[in-house]
Amino acid sequence: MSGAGSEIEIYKRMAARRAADLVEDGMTVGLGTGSTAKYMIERLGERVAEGLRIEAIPTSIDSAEKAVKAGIKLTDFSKHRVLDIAIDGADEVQRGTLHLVKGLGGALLREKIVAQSAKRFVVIVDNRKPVDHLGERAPIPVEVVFFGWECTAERLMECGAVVAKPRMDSHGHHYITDNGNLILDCVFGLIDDAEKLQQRIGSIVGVVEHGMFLNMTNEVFVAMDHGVERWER
Ligand code: ABF
Repeated sequence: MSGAGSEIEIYKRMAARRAADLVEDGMTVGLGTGSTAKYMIERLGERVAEGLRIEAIPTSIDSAEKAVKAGIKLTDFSKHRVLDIAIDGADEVQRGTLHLVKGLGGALLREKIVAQSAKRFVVIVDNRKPVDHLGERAPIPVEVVFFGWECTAERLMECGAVVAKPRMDSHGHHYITDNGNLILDCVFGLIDDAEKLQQRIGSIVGVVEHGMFLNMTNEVFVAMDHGVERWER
């Protein structure tokens, strides 16, 4: 099976709808990005049509467009410094710590700002995403400024990356984020000490942000064949 009816799509939708149902009347909500988050936006749209009143800050232009289509009222950080809840997907969730890798969708910077501003950060994934070590199934995306990216890539290799290559779009051009930056997809292998690695990456001039989300997640909804599991930190 493929497309919207495939098993994975069903799982994504199950996790997304469980999380969307946490949203209460009057809340300000951070809207994640990606193919799982789209089901959460869809569910919130249904609830808004039934009378739920919320305001939302999207993490990407794509999610903003989906939210507007779904009838969700958008707001921004000039009006709200703190969000009641943010709901987003992830590329990896580490069992136990609930540390994440995010950013394969390219929106990691806005996603991290939104997650950091939320009282409750909820992650929605299907059963392919849990890992024992960060770096197990996905590269670590690192958003960098264009100027001198080649030097920034070398600094990332000095931090242990065996690959630090710019993401390309489908036309063979550099992929450009919503913030006008590049993404270097970095392969570090299995990451033993994510805290230390984040400190090293964060100290490189030219790095805007990286896709490791450490100690940020409050809960995760993981959809599996026997239903949706809720993991809490
Ligand atoms: C966003 O979308 C990203 O941080 C992550 O890269 C991606 C997960 O996407 P999907 O739900 O499509 O697998 O949440």
